[in-house]
Amino acid sequence: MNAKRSVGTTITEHILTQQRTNPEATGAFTTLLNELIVAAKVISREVNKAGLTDILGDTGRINVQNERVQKLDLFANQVIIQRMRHVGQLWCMASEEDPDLIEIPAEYPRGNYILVFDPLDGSSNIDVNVSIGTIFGVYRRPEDSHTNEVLLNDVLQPGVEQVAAGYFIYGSSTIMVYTTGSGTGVHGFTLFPSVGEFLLSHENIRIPEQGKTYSVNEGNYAYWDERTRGLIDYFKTPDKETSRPYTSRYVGSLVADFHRNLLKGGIFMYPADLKDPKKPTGKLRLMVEANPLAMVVEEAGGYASDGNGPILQIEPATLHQRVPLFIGSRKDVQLAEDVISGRRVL
Ligand code: P6P
Repeated sequence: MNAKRSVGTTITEHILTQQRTNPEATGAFTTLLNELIVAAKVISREVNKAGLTDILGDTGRINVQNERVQKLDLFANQVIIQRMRHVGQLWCMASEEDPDLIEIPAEYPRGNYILVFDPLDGSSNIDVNVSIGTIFGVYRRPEDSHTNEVLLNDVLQPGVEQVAAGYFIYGSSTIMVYTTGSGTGVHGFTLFPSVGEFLLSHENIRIPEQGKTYSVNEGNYAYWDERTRGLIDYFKTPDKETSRPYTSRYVGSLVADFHRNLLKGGIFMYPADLKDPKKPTGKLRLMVEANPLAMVVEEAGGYASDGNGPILQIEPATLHQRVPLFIGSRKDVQLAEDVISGRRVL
């Protein structure tokens, strides 16, 4: 049996094949993605042995999101920054864990890509062994960026400008899902520790146009407005014609909830709520959570909305801006947007 058949398609082969279809490709993006994959392998190793070392628990620090920073959060953030800053392909980076932009140290060459990421999303689930993940998006340095100085505006681009996006989910196995958009499809790769490689396991993922699952934290019901309550009640109301009630599934780890819905169909919702006056537009972040997953889901045939319009069209005002998020099967998300915007009354 030849080696290829025994191992299958590696992520490196897949990226190189995609690079060859793009005449202007210089290999810079391939280098960037390959280094991010190495970082994910390091994080995966620590996540999978977290219960065996003293890396569990929190650092006692509070991050820019006013959340307790778990030790593994900090570790993941440092791994990505340290690996990516020497790649020579980045203009700058932005992390959910850092209040400001992350500049490339002077001793390393800079490039023309911008990496935004949530190093370990769902970290509150780390010590209860629930799947968690790394989410990333890649932008180009804006063409009108002529100074040698990295500016916040270089990063504050709408999600539609992303040239790639994806996530790693550290669960029963470690899976990478990514897309480079423009019809190239969404593809999933499973890490085979014995080979040390991500191998193609989910080629050309398409999300069902309509699902049978809704994912939301119903504990926030008292803090939602009438339209939001009406929408959630709609999914719970029996009606044979529209295949309701939907099944409720909520892990509390965005990457886990998103990944399940991507493969099987369904809608994930984190609506605006009045629970925390400091977070009137919901909990999830536009740049490092909503935009990357919106690119993935729309490339797979789904849709992502803030309840009024496409997530990918939002012009960011601040780096850690939060948005309401309705994401998943196109028909379900479109219904959610029509109800939340008031265009449809249930
Ligand atoms: P809640 C995890 O902290 C996270 O950012 C996402 O991974 C997850 O979807 C959400 O928060 C869960 O929030 O308020 O339902 O616990």
